[in-house]
Amino acid sequence: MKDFRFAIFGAGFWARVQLAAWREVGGAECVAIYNRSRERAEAFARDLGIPAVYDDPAKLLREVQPDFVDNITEVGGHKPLSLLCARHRIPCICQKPMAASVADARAMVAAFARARTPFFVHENWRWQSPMRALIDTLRSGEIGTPFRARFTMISGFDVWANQPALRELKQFILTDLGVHLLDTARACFGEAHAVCCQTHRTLRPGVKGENVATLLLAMGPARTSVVIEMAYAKTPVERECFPQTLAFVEGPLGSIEVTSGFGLRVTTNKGTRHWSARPPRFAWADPRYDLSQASMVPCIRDLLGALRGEGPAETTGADNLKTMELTYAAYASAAKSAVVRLKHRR
Ligand code: 89Y
Repeated sequence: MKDFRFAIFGAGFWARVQLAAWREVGGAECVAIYNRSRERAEAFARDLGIPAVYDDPAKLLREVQPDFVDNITEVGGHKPLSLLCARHRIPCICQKPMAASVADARAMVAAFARARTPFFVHENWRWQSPMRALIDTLRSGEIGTPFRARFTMISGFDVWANQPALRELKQFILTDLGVHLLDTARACFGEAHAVCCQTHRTLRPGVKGENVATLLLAMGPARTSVVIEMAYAKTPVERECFPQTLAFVEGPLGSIEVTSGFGLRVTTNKGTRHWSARPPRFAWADPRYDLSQASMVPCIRDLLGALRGEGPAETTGADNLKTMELTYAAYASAAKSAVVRLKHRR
C-alpha cells in the first residue's frame, strides 16, 4: 500500500512526540513542516529529518499538496489553519481542543462537510490502555448498564514546565484536560443530557485560568450519574498518577475500578478479576507521559484507517463537536452556578 505524504503544522512539545508516534505506526511520511517561526521549524526539521520547511502554510499546501495535514499548533492556530486545509480540500487532523468556542468548532466541522473533505480531531485519552479496557468491559455488558461513575484526575504534576502556554489560557483545565475526560466519558456512557460544574482558580496570577473543576453529568440512555473531578493545583498527593485517570463505575451486575498503576478490577457476584492494562513503553516517549504518549499510537492507527477508507474513525470532527459542546456547557454552568441542559442529544 502506498504511503501517505503528510505535513505537520506546529513545532512544539506535542508535535515532536506525535511525529515519533506517526513513525511508530508507519504508512505515512512527513514531507513538510509549517511553523510561524521559520527558525523553530528549521531546527525541528533538522532534528527529525523533514525535507521541506515553510513559514507560509498556504504556500506549503499549494507546493507540497500533502495527502493530509496534522495540525499540532496551539489552540489559536486550530481554526484558521484547519479552515485553510478545508479551502484547499486537504484532509486535516486537528489537535485537541478543536476550538476556543462552540461557534468556531461548528464553523470548522461545517467547512469540511461543505468541502466534502475528511476532518478529524487528535483526541487520544479514550485510547489510553486502562481507559480502553474500561470502555471494552462496559461494552461487553458484564456489569450491566452503569447507573453511576466517577473519573478522578487530581495531580500535583507541573504540567506548565513543558507546556508554558497553558499558563496563559483564560479557560485552562476544562479545555486542556476536561476535553479528554469528557470525550472518554462520552465513549463510556453516551451523550450528556445535563451538566453542572464548579471551578476554582487557585494558582493566580501565575496560571490565569481555572485549574480545578468538579462536574456532575447525566449521560446516555440510562442518565448515568457521572462525577468528574480534576485538579492541577500543585497539591502534594501521596500517589501521583499523572497522566492516569482513575475511575470507579457501578452497574446493576457489578463494578469496575481503574486503579493507579494501570490496574483494572471487575467485581461481580462471581468475585473480582483483575489485570494490568500497562501501556507499551516506546523509546521515544517521555517516561513521565508514557501512558498518554503511548495512546497516540492507537489513536493515529484509527485515524489512518479512516484516511485509507477502511472504516470510520472514532474521533471525527463531527463527533468531537459533541465534546466541544459539553466542554463549553460546563463553562456556562460554572459561570451561572446552574445546571445546563444539552439539546438535540441522543
Ligand atoms: O495538554 C495535556 C494533554 O493533552 O494531556 C496531558 C497534558 O499534557 C496536560 O494536561
